[in-house]
Amino acid sequence: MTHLVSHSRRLRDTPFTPGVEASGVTGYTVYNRMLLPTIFESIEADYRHLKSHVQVWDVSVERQIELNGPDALKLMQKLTPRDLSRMQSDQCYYIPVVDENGGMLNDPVAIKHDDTRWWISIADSDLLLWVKGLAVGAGFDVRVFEPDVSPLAVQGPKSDALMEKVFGSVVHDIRFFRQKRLAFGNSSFIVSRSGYSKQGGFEIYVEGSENGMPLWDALFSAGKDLDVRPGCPNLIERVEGGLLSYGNDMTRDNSPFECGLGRFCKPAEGSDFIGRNALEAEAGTGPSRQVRAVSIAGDPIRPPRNAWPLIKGDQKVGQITSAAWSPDFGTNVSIAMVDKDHWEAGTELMVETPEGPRDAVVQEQFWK
Ligand code: THG
Repeated sequence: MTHLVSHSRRLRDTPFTPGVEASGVTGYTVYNRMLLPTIFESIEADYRHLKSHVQVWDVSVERQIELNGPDALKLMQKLTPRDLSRMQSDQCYYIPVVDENGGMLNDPVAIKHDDTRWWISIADSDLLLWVKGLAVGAGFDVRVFEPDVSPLAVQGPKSDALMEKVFGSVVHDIRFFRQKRLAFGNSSFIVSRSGYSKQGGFEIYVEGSENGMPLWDALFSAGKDLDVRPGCPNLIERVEGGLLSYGNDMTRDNSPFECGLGRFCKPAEGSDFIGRNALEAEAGTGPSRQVRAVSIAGDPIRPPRNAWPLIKGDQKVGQITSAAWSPDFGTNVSIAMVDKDHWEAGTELMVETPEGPRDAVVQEQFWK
């Protein structure tokens, strides 16, 4: 089923929308009240190209929250269980953000400029309101706002080759989840080695909307011989790789342990981050359910619009939250939340899809 999206000021364009539309986007979703492309040629054709070449993605929807002021670090460390005390100013950290019950509010990437200035690159929830509320409520000396910054991702095996042509060979020196500020024309942007795929690549944090299209055009003219194409986070590739999608694979109803993010929940001694008591209680017992890779038998399935129940006998033991047919692995791949008694690799389950029941098997790990 396809629908028209009605455009208005409330559904925000991005600095790259002119480029995206001129190059033939065919599907959009809405994320942080902004347009996020989902399909160019087809999800399968986009997938094949992403895994072979290089793509430029308009991921402006990864909005930034800037924390700026003397109490910025104190506020950051209130927001997340992850210990930020050893984070260097050229690092990016994937951080769970939880509420007072330990429920996931967002799973952003944090970018540290220095102790007094941070960006939080958010997934799809109104985290700005939570951060502003905390800052005001605690009386912290910090400004919290959304700056005019729009990430553009370069993803795929030829990402280094394309980025070198635009930013120079210095791009090869950027390590995974590190960043450098690199010149472009009369501006300079933070460039990190990161992105929402497992194919390798970079994210360019474009400051100033007016700089968006010049950078877009520079990447496409430099990348002609690399077969560069516009792309977007790809459903098949991200499920194969086990990249979680906030709102799909986790909500406020899930703890970071359930999401497999326990490795980011080792707080510094004495840290009083929000949700500490709830997470400490759960750390003792361990989660009662957790994210798993699950294969689904049979013909290519239509990706879920709602969670699909996972059944053992006559009991619901979990749910499938994202799924797609994988051409490379010749099976339907999925991300699921599975109860502890049934999460062991090899466990055979049944999934209730809208088109009938299918056999499903819990996997040892994601496909990558
Ligand atoms: N990049 C930036 N901002 C983002 C995303 C991004 N904001 C929204 C969304 N994506 C946030 N969610 C994620 C999920 C996974 C990762 C990053 C952001 C990710 N995970 C790696 C992995 O799982 O292999 C590495 C995590 C680690 O070990 O540190 O990259 O993509 N700017």
